[in-house]
Amino acid sequence: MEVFPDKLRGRLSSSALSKLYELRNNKLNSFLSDVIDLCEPESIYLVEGTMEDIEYVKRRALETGEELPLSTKTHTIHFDHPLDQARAREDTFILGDKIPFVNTKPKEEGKKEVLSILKGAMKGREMFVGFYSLGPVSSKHRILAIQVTDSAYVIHSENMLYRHAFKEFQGDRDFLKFIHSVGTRDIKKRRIAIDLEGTVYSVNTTYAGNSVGLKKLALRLTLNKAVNEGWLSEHMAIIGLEGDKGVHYITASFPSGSGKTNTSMLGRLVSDDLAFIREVDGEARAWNPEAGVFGIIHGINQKDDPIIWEVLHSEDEVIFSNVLLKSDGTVYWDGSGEPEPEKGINFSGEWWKGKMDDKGKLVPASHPNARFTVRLGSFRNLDPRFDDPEGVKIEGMIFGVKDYSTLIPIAEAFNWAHGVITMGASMESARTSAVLGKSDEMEFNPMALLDFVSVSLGRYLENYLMFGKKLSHEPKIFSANYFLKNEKGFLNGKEDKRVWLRWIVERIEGNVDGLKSPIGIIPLYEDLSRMFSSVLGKPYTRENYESQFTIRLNGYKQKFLRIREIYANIEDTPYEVLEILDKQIADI
Ligand code: SPV
Ligand code: MN
Repeated sequence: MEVFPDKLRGRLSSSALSKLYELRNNKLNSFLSDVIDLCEPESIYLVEGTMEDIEYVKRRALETGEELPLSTKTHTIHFDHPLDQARAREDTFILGDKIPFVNTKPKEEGKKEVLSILKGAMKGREMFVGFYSLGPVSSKHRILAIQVTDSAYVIHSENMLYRHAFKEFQGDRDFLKFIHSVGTRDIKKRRIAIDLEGTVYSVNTTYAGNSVGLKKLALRLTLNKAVNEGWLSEHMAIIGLEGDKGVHYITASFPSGSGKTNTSMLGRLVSDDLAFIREVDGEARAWNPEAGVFGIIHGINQKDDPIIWEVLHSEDEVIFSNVLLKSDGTVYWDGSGEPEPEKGINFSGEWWKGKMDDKGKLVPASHPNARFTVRLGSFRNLDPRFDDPEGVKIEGMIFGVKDYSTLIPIAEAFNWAHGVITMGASMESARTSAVLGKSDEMEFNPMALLDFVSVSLGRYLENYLMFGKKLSHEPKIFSANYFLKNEKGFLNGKEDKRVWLRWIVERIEGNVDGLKSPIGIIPLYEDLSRMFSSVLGKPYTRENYESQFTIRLNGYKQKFLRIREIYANIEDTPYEVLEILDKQIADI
C-alpha cells in the first residue's frame, strides 16, 4: 500500500507529513485516510504533544469560542448544550447482538446510521488528531489510542487527561480509535456508537463523558479486551494509604457522584476514576490509564476538599465546564460555600437568581454535573508512583454505594468471591446527575460499571472470579456507604470516611480484629472509638456505633433477593454467583 494517500498531503502541514512518514505506520495512514473520506475536514492538525501543539490547541479552543477565557489567566470555561450536560445513556450503544443490561444496536444498522450522520460532518473545519497512551507510556501493558475530533475543547481535554505517545506509534502498531464530531449540535442526532473491534464514533455531543474518547468510551473497549484476556478494566480510583508499616494501595469503586474523587483525596492519589488491574506474580497490580481528573465540582468547598480547592485556585491550567461565569470573569458553583451571585452566564445562557426553565423549574446557577478538568500533576497528594510502569500492588478494594437506608458504613468480605459477588456485583446505588434523567432513584449498578459494561454480566463476573483464583495475595474486599440516614438525617459526617480508611489500613496490616456478622466482618466499637479519637480528635459513642453498624437484616435480605433474581435471569451467570448469593441469603 502507498505510505501516503494524497488526501493527507493536501490537508497536513509539510512538517506534520514528514513526522507521519517517519512513523511508517500503514494502519495509521489508512485509518486517517478513511476518516478524511468520511468526515471531509478542511485541514488537519497533528497533536504530538509538543509545547507548541499544546499552546496551539488552547488558542484554537478560545478562537472557536468553545472555551472562554477567565480573569484567572490559566483557566477557561466551556459550556455544553443545555440538553447535553451528562452521559447520554439512550444514545450510547454497543454495535452488536443484544446483551441484558447493555444498550446495543444491530451492528450493520447502527454503524450505517452513525456513519451517515458523520458523513461530511467536518466540512470547512479543522480536524485534530491526538496520539495517546492509556497507562504509563513505558509500561508493557499500556494501550495506544487515537482521538480524531473537530472540537478544540475535546482535544484540549485529551491533552490534559492523557499521556501523549506519538512516537510509540512507530511501525504497524495497533491502537484504539475514537472519532468525534461536534456535528450540528442536534441532540436528536446525538449518537455514541461503540464497535468492540476497536472504534468508537461520537457525534452531536460535546459533554466530555460522551465525546472525550479515552475516558468512558475507551472503558467499553478496554473492558471487553480485559474480559477476553483475563485482567480487569474498572471504574475505580487507586489510592495509597499510609499505615504504620508503609503505604498500602487500594482501589475504590463508587458510582459517579458518590464520593470516589473525594475519597481519593484522603490518601496518595494514583487515580480518581479508572484502573487497569492485572495479575503479576500472584499480586493484583494496578495502573491509572489516565493522567488527569475530570471531576464533579458541585459541592467542592475549601473545608471539605482542601486539595481540590487549592488546585482550582492555583495557577495551573483548569477547564471549568457548566459552572456560572460571573461578570468579573471568575466562576461560581453551587455548594462552594461562596455567596450565590445575582446573575451571570451558565449552561442555559443568561442566568439570574430565580430563573425558571420551560417546565417552570428553577435553573441552578451551576449544573449539578458541572465539572473541572485538571492534570494529575496539579495535586499535592499525587503519589510518586502514579506513573510506575510496574503499577502498584493492590491490597484492598472498596465497593461503595449511595444507599440511604440499608448498607452499613464499612464492612469487609470473608474472601475474594464473597466480596466480588455480595459487595461488588450486588451494588445498588442512588442514581446520579452524571447521567441524564432523574436523580436519586435506586439503581442496580454492579462494580459502579453498569453504564460502561460492554459484555454480558455473566462473562464479566466469571472473569472476576477467575482473576481471584490466580492471586496468591488476594486484596481484602470492603463495602462502603457514606450516605446512611435515619429520620433525623445522615448518620455520618463527611470526615468520618477517614476513619473507615484507617480501619481498612489496620485490617490490611493485621492490627485489628473484626466482628463476624452475617454479611461480613464489621469493625469493633473499641477500635473505631480509638480511631475517631486519633484520626479526627473526636469522641465516638456506643450509641453512634449502634445506629451505624446495626445490620438492617431485612434490608440486606430484600436487596440480595432482588440481586439474585437479576442474575438468575441472565443466561450466562456462573453457577457460583447464584450459590454465593443463596448462601448469603440463607445466612441472614
Ligand atoms: C462519571 O460520570 O463516572 C465520570 C464522568 O467520571 S464521565 O466522563 O461523564 O463518565
Ligand atoms: Mn467516572
